[in-house]
Amino acid sequence: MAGILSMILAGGAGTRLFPLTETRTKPAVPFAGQYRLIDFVLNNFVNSDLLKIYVLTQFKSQSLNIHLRQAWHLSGLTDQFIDPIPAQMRMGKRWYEGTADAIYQNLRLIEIHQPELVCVFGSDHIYKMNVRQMTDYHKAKGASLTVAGIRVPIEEAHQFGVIEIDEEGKMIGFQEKPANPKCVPGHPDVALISMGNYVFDPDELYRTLKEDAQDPNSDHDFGKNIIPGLMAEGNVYVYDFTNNKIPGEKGNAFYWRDVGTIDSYWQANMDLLEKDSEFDLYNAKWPLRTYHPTVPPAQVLETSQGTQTTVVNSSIASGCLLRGAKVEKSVLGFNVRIEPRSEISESVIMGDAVIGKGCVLKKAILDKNVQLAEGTTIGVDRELDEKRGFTVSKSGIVTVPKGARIGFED
Ligand code: ADQ
Ligand code: ADP
Repeated sequence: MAGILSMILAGGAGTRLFPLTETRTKPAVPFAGQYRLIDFVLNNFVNSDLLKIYVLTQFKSQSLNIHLRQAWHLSGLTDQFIDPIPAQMRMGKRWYEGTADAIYQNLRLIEIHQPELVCVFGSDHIYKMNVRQMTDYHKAKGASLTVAGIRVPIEEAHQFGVIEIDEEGKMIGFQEKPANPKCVPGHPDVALISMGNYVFDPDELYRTLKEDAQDPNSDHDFGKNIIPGLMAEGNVYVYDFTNNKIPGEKGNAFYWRDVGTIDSYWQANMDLLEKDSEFDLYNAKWPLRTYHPTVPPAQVLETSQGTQTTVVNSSIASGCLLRGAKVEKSVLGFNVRIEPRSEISESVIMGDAVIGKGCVLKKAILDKNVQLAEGTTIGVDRELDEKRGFTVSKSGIVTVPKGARIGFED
């Protein structure tokens, strides 16, 4: 038995995050100015000293692959790796049909390693988790499968797998995305849900995936098929995420966000700008690695006429150049240039953008490489934004797609 093998599911199409997922898979979506969504789960494994990691990719994986190579390439030691595994149709001429099928089609990788345990984790969430505490819990329970669980407001629970447990933490009920989620007994406002992170006994994983592959009625999905099936056999446990401890973390370390929609993506970016943000980017004992391009430091300058730049409650990545602009509660990624008299508020600008003079942005998300001509407004007139083909979310967040050039004559 050779240690713990980790399989990261990184093939999600992320349709609800459109247009941010128009050109890239969801785990590659840039976040908080300098990260991509996949960085958070990978940091969890690396900071837990678990370094045998396969990243299973499928849809639109090119920018994810580049990011994995630039930020996460391990070399030298053959027993430590972070390797992207493209869908290879090893079991016939078909892509992965669901998350369980993604692992099924790669069972050979598990056979080769003969691991003591297999972790199967999603890659779309913002959180910190010491994964070893979950694997220790799994071993102590002697479980076939352990699912990480967290309590969320009952009105959000319908988007997740909803769990019931007994007093020992054994799973006694599971419904994938139910219309009427069950609450935690005695707490009508909250439900216990699956975080989409699993620790498996390898023999059980092998057996259950082989059985599932033979079932013509299965969706080959962990949430819909594998978890309910294994639960019925009586040895599935739930790891309470609120027991997880992160070294050096002050305050609440249980921040966990699914950034599945434009609204939740925008909100999670804004959360980081709060004075006492629940998600701490500054804990040196839990470094958050990512790729950093070769760009100069950010500069905040006054114009030649002496107009000052003001930046309040915002985060500014390297390579940004601000002259005589006003930036409030916003996230600026690498290489954003903002010209005089522009006003940016509650917005996320992913990077490589040029914002001309006198532009106004409110509650906007600009994907990479956007150029705005002088005087462009976004997030001010909903009808205009929709007419220009931008996506406007339920709560009014306007998303401008990658590479858009707005307001130029040509
Ligand atoms: P969903 O949110 O529906 O539910 P799903 O779309 O199955 O999650 O994606 C899970 C992970 O697998 C993501 O990281 C995604 O990128 C990846 N993925 C999706 N399709 C893939 C494919 N074909 N190949 C490789 N990777 C793929 C799940 C669970 C719920 C749980 C939520 C928590 O089913 O029970 O509550 O996650 O967010
Ligand atoms: P991101 O916006 O995610 O940072 P990049 O601009 O870094 O993405 O692009 C990543 C890579 O993906 C580039 O090499 C680009 O050429 C490639 N790419 C983008 N769209 C496609 C496509 N439709 N087919 C193949 N490669 C693509």
